[in-house]
Order: sequence, then structure tokens, then C-alpha cells
Amino acid sequence: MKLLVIRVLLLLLAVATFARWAPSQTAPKKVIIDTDPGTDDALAILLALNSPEVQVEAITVVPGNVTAQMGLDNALKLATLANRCDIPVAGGAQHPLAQKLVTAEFWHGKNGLANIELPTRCHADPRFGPDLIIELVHKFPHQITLVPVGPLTNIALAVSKDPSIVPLVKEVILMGGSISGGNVNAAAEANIYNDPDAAQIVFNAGFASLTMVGLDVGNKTLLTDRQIAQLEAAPGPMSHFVAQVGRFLLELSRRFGETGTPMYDPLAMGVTLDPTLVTTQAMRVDVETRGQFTRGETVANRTNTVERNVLRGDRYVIEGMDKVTPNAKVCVDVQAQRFLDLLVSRLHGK
Ligand SMILES: [Ca+2]
Repeated sequence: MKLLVIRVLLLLLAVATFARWAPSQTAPKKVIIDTDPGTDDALAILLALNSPEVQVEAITVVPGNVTAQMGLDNALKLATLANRCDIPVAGGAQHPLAQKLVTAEFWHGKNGLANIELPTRCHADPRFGPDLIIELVHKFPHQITLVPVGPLTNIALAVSKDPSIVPLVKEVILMGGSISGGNVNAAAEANIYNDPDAAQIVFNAGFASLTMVGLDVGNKTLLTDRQIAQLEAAPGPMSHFVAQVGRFLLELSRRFGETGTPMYDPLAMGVTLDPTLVTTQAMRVDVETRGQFTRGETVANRTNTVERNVLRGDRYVIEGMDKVTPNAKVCVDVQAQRFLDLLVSRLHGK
């Protein structure tokens, strides 16, 4: 009798475990895209909205490539283009935490969307972006993947206001940073450079999983004439728009002697759809917030060790090496062709 009870209990436990496990394996990932749209942001958003692996719970807008207001307008235009006015699109921070905004019309066109005019039918959600993030993380504990593809201001505001969301976020997959030099200057990548204080908060918030999709891999995923021609050959409003954006970016890249244009933000979404696209290495990453030449650099510890220097009299003596705990999975390689094929296949004919 006692044995039977134990067997029944074990069976119930197995069923309960399976019931918990099964939906997470089959149901799409719930994602919040935090974005500063932005040409490559636009492509990342459209990739997400055409991929069954993810369900976009919200789009929150952060100032970066363009101002907060222009970014919000653009996000609404993209939701309109995808016929997805059901997705909450919310504005957030109006400026970086502790510095002036640097906008990038130079790279994204004067309207932030490659100077392509799109209509708007969707309306902004009245909630404040960081509050919406907090609300959704509590509504779906351990289920939300945050995909920040702009400066990290909104995410920093959310975790500062309500640190209890940190352990409830399933994972963070962000576009930003670099361990091999910057694109703004020698040291800094643009998203991190635009709010290093926010980035340092986010990297050290203690998320269970934080993947850094930086320049190291983004610079390897170059959209070229071949993919753009494939998109141009396929009818559909979204593929047409993506091809136009691709043409704009390619022309810009050619002016700087490049034959392709890097798909930074779309790659972060690609990694969200299929983590096997990249190779990652666990590292301790801190963000330089004060350096004379390096403000905004993601300083990554490859060995996750630091020397232990102890004061002995008038000098320090190295007494050994201390371990530091990694806080990020840094993408160090990417299957670029496989990613570009995925990007094109999802948007082709849409
Ligand atoms: Ca962006």
C-alpha cells in the first residue's frame, strides 16, 4: 500500500514536471523589444514579427539613433506596416541617465528609417516603457526575454525602480558593446556609448542570463547586394521596405569602402530565435563610465580572474589570482551565412 502511494506520488510529480516543461518547449518565447528605431532596429522588429519562435509582448522605445518622439513614431509605423496594432508600443526615457543624447540621422536617414515614408495607424500605449517592462515581467514571471537593441536607459530605469524583476526575467539578449574596439571611436560601441551609466547597471543587475551580441559578431553579418536582390524579387510591403532599407544602408557602407552592411540589431533578434547561430564565452563585463578615451567601452575579463594585490608596507605584493564571476555570455563568433539566410527567408515575400 505504502509502495503504491509512493508510485502514485512519483507519477503525479512526473506529470506536473512535464506540464511545466512542455509549454516552454513548444510555446513561442515572450519577448519585449526595447528599441531606438532606427534602420536596423526596423529590420529586427520585422524579423521578430514574422517569426513563430517569438511572441512580441511589447515594444518599448528608448532615445538613441533618433529622439524619443521620433523613435516612438517610427515604432508605431513599423507596427502599422506589420499590421500589428495589437502590440503595445510605449515610449520611455526621454534622454540618457546622465548625459546628452547623441542621435544618428547620419547613419539612419533624417527620419531614422532610411528616409522612407510609412503611414501610421497604430496608437502609442500610454504606459511609461520601464513601467510596462516591470508590469509584464511580473505578469509572466520567468518567461520574458528582454531584447534591448538600443541604449540601455529603459532597462536600467526598470531594474532601478523595481529590482525584484531581475530574477523574474528569463534572459536578456542585447545588442551592444564590443571586445575588439568600437564603432563610435576606438573603444566604444554606439548603444553603450549613448548611455554607459545605464549599461553598467544592466550588466551588473544580476540577470540569470545576459547575452551580449556586440560588434564582434555584428560586423561579420553583412547584408549584401545578393540578399537585397532576393528581397526585391519578392513582392510584399514588408519585404519591399526591408529591401529599400537594405539599399540605403548598402549605399552608405559603400561610401566607406564596405561591400555589405552589418545587421547588428537583427542579429540580436536572430540569437533570440536561434541561440545556436552564435558561439558565446562567459565573461565578466563592466562598462567604463569615466575613462578619458574609453567611456562606454565594455571591458571584458576573458579569464575571469584578477590579481590579488595586498599592501605590504610601502608597496603592493601580488599574492595570487582571485576568480570573478562572469555576468555575460559574450558572442565571439557567428554563423553569418546561416543567419542572413534566416533573415531573408523570414521577410521574403512578406
Ligand atoms: Ca538600435
